[in-house]
Amino acid sequence: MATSTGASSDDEMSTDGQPSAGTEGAERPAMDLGDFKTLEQFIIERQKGVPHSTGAFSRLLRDISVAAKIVNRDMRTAGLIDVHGSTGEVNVQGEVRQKMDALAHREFVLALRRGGECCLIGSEEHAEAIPLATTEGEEGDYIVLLDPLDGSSNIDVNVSVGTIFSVYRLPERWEGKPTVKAALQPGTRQVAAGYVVYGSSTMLVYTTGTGEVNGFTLDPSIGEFLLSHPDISTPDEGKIYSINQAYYESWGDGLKDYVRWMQQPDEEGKHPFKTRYIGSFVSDFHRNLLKGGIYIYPATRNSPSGKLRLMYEANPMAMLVEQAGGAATDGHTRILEKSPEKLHQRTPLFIGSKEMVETAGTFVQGERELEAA
Ligand code: AHM
Ligand code: MG
Repeated sequence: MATSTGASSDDEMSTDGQPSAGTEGAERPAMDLGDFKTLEQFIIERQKGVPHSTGAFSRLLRDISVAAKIVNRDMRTAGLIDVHGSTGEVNVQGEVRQKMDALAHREFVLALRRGGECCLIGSEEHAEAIPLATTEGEEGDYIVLLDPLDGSSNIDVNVSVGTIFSVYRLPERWEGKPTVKAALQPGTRQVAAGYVVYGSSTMLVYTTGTGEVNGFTLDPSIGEFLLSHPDISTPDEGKIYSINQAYYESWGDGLKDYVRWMQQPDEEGKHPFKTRYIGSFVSDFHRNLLKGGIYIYPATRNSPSGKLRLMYEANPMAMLVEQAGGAATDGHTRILEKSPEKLHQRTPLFIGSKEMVETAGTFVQGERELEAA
């Protein structure tokens, strides 16, 4: 964010680049809200452009952002309040549940329940879909699917983690209480998707599918998300690939060729690509979205469907990346067109810059092979 530090002009610096005596202890000027729109202001502004809007969607987004602020607060003190580490329980995916996973799940469910706009939640941290009991006749229309804390095995070592969310409408003419069937819609039916990355700063990035992806940075001093990254677009071509290469031997031949192709030096002996893999999907995705790149979690011999979940991870990020100009496939099929059969279903994922995802597809589908050197 372009907030001023108050000590940037040349005459305030000595020749060795240190602040001169006069600026020691200089106060950071109060942030001028004239420069930044808050998330709430932005949402209300957008709502005005939607005829007959009831404001329900705006309230739903507000509820999500409030839960994100609470999770952010807990994350920032995680080292101090004994929420580090595992609860010892195993979640529905068979993974040891981290304490922060449990806390984040709880905060999002509480916020959505209290808000009243959501009728059903699907969470990576809960085996069944969670119907929300709201006042009779006043049930919310929205279904929210989320991974409350992705990459949580990284918390103990201070690596950025994130929340991913996906919003659908209750199907038209649905009768009775919503069940998991109501949530099993293809990604093309999402009305919004987003993520929060709890990194060196905390950012909320979302889209409503109108061709815009906007990013908001949390200013902790005022507790507001401020529009810091308007209308994000991702480069068509990227230079970064993110994949866990330790599994190389269990990949298919097409993927092996694609990754080896990226490792080839060009005619001048330079390497056009580089690897960056944090092992925290939201963080890897966020970096690649801004800089250009591809994130791959492929099928492996032991996990033919890959690791990531279609409904909580792949679909929302696929909607975001497409709205920013990128692409997402499972190597063959566009992610958003996959028909879900189960809430916790997994999918291989190739996501990021359009040209990289397309090139990866040509290798994976056997249309292209690595030429022998
Ligand atoms: P999680 O949802 O249980 O946190 O697992 C998903 C995470 C992603 O954030 C990350 O990219 C991936 O798992 C890392 O897996 P691996 O260690 O197999 O590379
Ligand atoms: Mg996860």
